[in-house]
Amino acid sequence: MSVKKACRGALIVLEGCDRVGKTTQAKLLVESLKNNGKPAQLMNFPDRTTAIGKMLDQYLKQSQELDDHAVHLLFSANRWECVSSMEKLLQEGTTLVVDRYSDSGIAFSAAKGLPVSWCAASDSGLPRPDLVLFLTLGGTELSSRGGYGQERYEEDSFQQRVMRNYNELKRDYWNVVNADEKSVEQLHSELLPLVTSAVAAAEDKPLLTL
Ligand code: DGP
Ligand code: NA
Ligand code: NA
Repeated sequence: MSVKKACRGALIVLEGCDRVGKTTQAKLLVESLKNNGKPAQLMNFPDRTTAIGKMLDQYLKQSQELDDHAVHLLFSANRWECVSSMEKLLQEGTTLVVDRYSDSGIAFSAAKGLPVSWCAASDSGLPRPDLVLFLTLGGTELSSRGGYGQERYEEDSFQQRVMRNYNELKRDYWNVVNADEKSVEQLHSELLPLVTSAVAAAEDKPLLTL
């Protein structure tokens, strides 16, 4: 009897502007993968539970001011502090579905005027996503989803700059999905096959780095 080496899990990332539905879709994807017998786990950046994450939480809630460069490096450090656990889970065969990752770091920090290359540098060496699902919404649909929350960045002109930055990033492992006028279920049924094929494709491929 031949023993098959455990296949690695895939690193799947959801990106897009605030309120596009990433968090809901990430949860549904994890559920569906598990129901299909694929080990999967939800992750979320910023991870506000760590010491660095608590600083980011205060910054986002506008109860603390920080230099833009310093904040960028904290967001990046918040990803780096999870790398060993991410790599372990992936190598054990667990697919990670991640709500925001490195491209958020670039799109948001560059929207404050920091150079894209400077923003990318601190994430260089992080595990590279097998697939980024980039969810988009038309401007009117975005505005019609009700008011933004009270957090920093949750404001139209800033989000538009974020969107422009995202559009300039487009990687070969990105898949752009228009979420306009789609129900949660419709969008999920569009995303799931993309994720399922990425999971299958990742099995025999090494995990790369950014
Ligand atoms: P979330 O909890 O996923 O809604 O993220 C909170 C906010 O932080 C959201 O407006 C996006 C922003 N954000 C996420 N990652 C980064 C990052 O690496 N750098 C910067 N500047 N902002 C980020
Ligand atoms: Na948010
Ligand atoms: Na997140």
